[in-house]
Amino acid sequence: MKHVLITGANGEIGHGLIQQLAQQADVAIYALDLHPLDPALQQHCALVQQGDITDPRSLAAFQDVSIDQIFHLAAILSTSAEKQPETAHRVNIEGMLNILTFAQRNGQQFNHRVTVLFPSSIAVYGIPSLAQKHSAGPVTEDQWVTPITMYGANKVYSELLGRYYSDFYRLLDPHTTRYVDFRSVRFPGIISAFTLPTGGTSDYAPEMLHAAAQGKPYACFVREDTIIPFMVMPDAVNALLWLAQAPGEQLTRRVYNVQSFSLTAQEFADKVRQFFPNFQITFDPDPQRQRIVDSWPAAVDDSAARRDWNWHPHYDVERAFTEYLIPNIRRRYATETVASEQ
Ligand code: AKB
Repeated sequence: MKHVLITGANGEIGHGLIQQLAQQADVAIYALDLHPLDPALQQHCALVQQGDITDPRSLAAFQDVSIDQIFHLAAILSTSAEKQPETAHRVNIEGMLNILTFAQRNGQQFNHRVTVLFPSSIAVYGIPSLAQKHSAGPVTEDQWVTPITMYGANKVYSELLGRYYSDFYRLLDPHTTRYVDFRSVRFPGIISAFTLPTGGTSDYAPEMLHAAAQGKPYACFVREDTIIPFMVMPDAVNALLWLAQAPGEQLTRRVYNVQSFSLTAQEFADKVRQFFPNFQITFDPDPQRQRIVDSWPAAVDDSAARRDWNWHPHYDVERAFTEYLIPNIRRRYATETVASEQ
């Protein structure tokens, strides 16, 4: 039996990950979230704890379980983090430290390595100007790591903390055993057919699609020509699971870029209108949120992930819309309409 702890379990990735892990018979899921866990997910969990990741006592409920893998998903996203930077720092950094400390202790207690999976983000990048963004080409993991947001800075430092616990923890003590095996993917904007993100800056794409599916107009908070990379939720979940399972000796880095497709906001809107022809969209850019997405790359180079652990998205832009987003989102809102009419 594999024992898997998920923090931020009630969030967007948590939903996708739990549904996917629940299909594996040999996995016991332990969930932590600040909010009550969605009842649809509870049935898949061996133990659910409601608690704050900034409080180490929230993890006490799991201390007697020999945890094999941790998916540390609890975080405050980029737009919310700019509104409350100190709170974001507390959640994103102290939460990370609590998880790494827990993993090291748990590994020591049960004498095995604990794999810690961390969703980093394209927000770690900070390209200084639009001209440089457009001439940069797909950005590698080591270029432009100069974020302009609290969230981006939190992600970079979390990556470094993970690397420290895995490779250098208590460097002065030659007898220290390091029990953390930290692995991270830098995600692009993620789009789910089932949930909506809260407080991110790539949210305009999922918001557009979910508005269209409900027959609502949408005022987009970035310019038409805004371009960043995206992927759909099943690919994001696969990326985490594949990296978790990859043999350690194949990995040449602890942090990997991944992406599926890049689209401008206008191209995304056109794609949405192909399936919802009455969709009404206006572009009403918010200068501050625009500045954030303009500092993120138009595309990332994910060749290291492809080479080391065979990363490949199932869904290119066509398949993402026709096979995943549109059928599921139509079903989702059709069901909601029927439910609200009853
Ligand atoms: C956000 O917009 O904050 C996130 C991200 C790109 O990490 N979706």
